[in-house]
Amino acid sequence: MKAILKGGFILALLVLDLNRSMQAQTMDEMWDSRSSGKEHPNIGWFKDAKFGLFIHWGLYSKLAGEWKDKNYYGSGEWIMNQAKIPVKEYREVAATFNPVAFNAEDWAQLAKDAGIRYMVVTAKHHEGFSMFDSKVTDFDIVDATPYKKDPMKALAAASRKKGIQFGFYYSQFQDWNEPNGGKNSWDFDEKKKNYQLYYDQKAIPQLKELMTNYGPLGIIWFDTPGGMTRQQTEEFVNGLRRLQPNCLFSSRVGQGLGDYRDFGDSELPTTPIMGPWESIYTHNDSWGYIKHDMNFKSPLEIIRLLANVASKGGNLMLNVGPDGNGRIPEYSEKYLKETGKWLARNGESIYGTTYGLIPQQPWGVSTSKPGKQYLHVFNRPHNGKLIIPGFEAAVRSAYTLQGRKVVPVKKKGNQLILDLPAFDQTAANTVFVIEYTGKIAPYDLTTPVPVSNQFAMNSVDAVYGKVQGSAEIKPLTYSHYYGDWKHATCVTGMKDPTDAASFTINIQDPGDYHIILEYACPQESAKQEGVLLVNDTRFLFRTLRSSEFDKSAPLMFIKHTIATSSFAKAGTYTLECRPLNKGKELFKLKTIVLEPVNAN
Ligand code: JFZ
Repeated sequence: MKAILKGGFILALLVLDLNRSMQAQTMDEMWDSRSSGKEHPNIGWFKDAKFGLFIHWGLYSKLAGEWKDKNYYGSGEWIMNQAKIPVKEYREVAATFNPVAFNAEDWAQLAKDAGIRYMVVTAKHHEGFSMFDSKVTDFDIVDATPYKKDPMKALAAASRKKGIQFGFYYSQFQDWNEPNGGKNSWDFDEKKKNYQLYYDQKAIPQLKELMTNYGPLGIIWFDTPGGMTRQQTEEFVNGLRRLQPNCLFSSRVGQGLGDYRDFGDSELPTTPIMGPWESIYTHNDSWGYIKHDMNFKSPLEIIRLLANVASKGGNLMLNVGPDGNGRIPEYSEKYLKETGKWLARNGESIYGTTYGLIPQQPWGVSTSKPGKQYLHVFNRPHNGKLIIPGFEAAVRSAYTLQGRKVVPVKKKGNQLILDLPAFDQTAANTVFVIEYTGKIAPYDLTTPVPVSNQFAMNSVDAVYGKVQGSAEIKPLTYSHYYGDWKHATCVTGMKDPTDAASFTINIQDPGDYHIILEYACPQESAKQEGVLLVNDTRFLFRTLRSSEFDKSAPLMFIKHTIATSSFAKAGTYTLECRPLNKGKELFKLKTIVLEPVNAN
């Protein structure tokens, strides 16, 4: 269990380190033992669900990333803020918002076909517009638009009818249309704001409407908290709980409260995380619809992402951004359906599972049920021999998930070797099952990382490093456009020959390998010398410039092939990386890649 705790610890650090301009207050960091100690009595469905659909839909969907002939990139639901649109002009957008193509049955059916188990839709985002019938304001879809209907009523009913848990996203602090709401500084003076008044007059009454008029909710997905103390947040939460004790609250309610933990946008932990949690990703680059955002994740990417999140014990909530007419983008529809086809055949290895007990391998990841490990094979070993290191438990059987065909298994030392049948190597994820008795040693970051010539490449990621001196393993957050956060964990702070990072690897196939360092390196760090030690063999290299680290720009990693190294025997080796001389930070090291010279 120690390693699992360590994983959680690394993530706690990771979350603590996030410093993002878009949010009022990073609250995920405060989701702590105070709340994680006692589980919500209704958390069971959430833990088993694994796959959720997030929907960002509002007036920004109508603007579609365009304002006054200018195109905006990144998070489309932030267009009012990005373009600093005055409240008066923004309110006029509502008069043109008429999503006549919206069909609740179709959305719910798509979710069903995709294998989705819960849905969370934006009832009110930071823009302040209510997508539901609200008596608290006129700035809502029934009063302010030609549409005049409440789409949330229909969607709640349609989802529930299909057995999908239904929930609302509600921006409880940021409201750019209210003088006392959080974060509109272009129309209102932040110093004159009375947040409590905003909570009392809008947020709380609206949350009461949502929790009263739409049947039993699975989740209220709060976001970007602010303007309340711990005690005020407690009172806020307790007050709302009375309306629907069974409804879960996301950790972004703030102040360490909430029933499950949300990871920052598009943030995927590298090791198992205990307790209920969710990773959120959007299907393209934006949460809200942008008409020129066509960068959609393929079914293969979604299927692997889902397995990857599940292998660390979490849920994936994937976002789609319907347009101003109420249509879900064609590619979202198409790729979600493809994902659903995979889930229809392989759902047993995802739903109701928890994190896998086999650490990430070059072939893929694992998920667990009692007495079972599901092997999600993304990359087939060239010779079909799939190796599981450190498997001490007694194997009862091994078989293909589809068709339940027996797979021969051998034990070699503490390794398990499965003789995989031939299968379609372009498939996203082919699942095998191992049934066993006894215990599997818990996930351990110090387990040597397997390296073999059965795969085009083998990655040794920074998280597996042991650091010395002032070297640190640090999660870095950056973005490409705006609010489209990316995350990379790197070894940082290596400035001196005493600052080192070392990695243990397990060479499964002796032979020659190229050693590739993947790192980011700004101008000032370039042309410095470093050493990579493979046991006692020294390889020198000189750093190449890639890019600066700036949270609002891409962090560019270069793949620098520094050496060819022969590994004469199978077994454990140490890789150690350090600067040759004292100087600036050598680089931010993301991964050491070992590429077999003669792939089998
Ligand atoms: C928030 C919103 O601002 C954004 O528009 C979108 O709705 C997204 C799902 O959530 O953005 C955040 C909030 C919190 C973090 C990052 C982005 N965080 O804690 O890492």
